[in-house]
Amino acid sequence: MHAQKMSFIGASVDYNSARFVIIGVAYDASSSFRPGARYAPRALREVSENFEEYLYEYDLDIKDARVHDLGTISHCTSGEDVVETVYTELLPIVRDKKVPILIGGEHTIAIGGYRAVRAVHKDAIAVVFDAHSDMRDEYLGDRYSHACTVRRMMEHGDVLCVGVRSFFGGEGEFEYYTSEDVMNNGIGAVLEKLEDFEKIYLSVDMDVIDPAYAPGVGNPEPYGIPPSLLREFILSVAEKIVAMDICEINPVYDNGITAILGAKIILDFIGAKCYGEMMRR
Ligand SMILES: [Mn+2]
Repeated sequence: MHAQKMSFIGASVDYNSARFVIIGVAYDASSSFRPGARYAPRALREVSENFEEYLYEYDLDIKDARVHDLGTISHCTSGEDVVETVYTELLPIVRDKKVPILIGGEHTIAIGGYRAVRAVHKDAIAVVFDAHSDMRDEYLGDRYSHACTVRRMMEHGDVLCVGVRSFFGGEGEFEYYTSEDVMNNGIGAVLEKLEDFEKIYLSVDMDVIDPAYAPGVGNPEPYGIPPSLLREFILSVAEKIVAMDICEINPVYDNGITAILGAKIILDFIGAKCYGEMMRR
């Protein structure tokens, strides 16, 4: 784990006092089209300074949310390595009942994230927002390629995909809503599916969002969902989310707005989770 000069906005407490723990994972070795996601942890921290510390929607100063920035994992050289490393780093955090927020890096890291959550919460479901089905069993000889993310996650528990619009095999083998489904009908059906689950691992592959809003991704896919749909989902289930990741933002192809949106999604999650808990007190 590297110490980094810049922390995510408002990340001002030490690990022991933290409720949320931010971890960068600078890994993009399996990138199939255009690498660069390794720069995202740094980019999101930088642009997070763009925002006010006071989140008016949640009447929350981010400094009061008890966020710790643990730094960035940057030494992993293979998919298997990064999955194992993320799992090992996250397990004690989840056991300590803190909420890890991973900044990828490639989507591969979600496998380790969900595995750590399932080790503690046996009934947690993974909700994966992604344009791609990620259902390959292997890609270019690698079972831990980002093109295999969902298939590997399914080996650890239930997975529900949202916003899919690019398939390679496995259509009958996993549960999903296409981007058209949720754009035409809203996210009500997705929320209904999740009613029986108390705990959610949220994985956001940024390419689920339409490239018009999020051009800086490794594998852009047109006709995606607007950010407001993802935000609505996060606000609806934030209390159930025990860990999340945001992946595949690629600063090399970004004009800045993708990283800004990524940082904002993290702030929305923290805000919505704190707000929900405050309302119940
Ligand atoms: Mn994808």
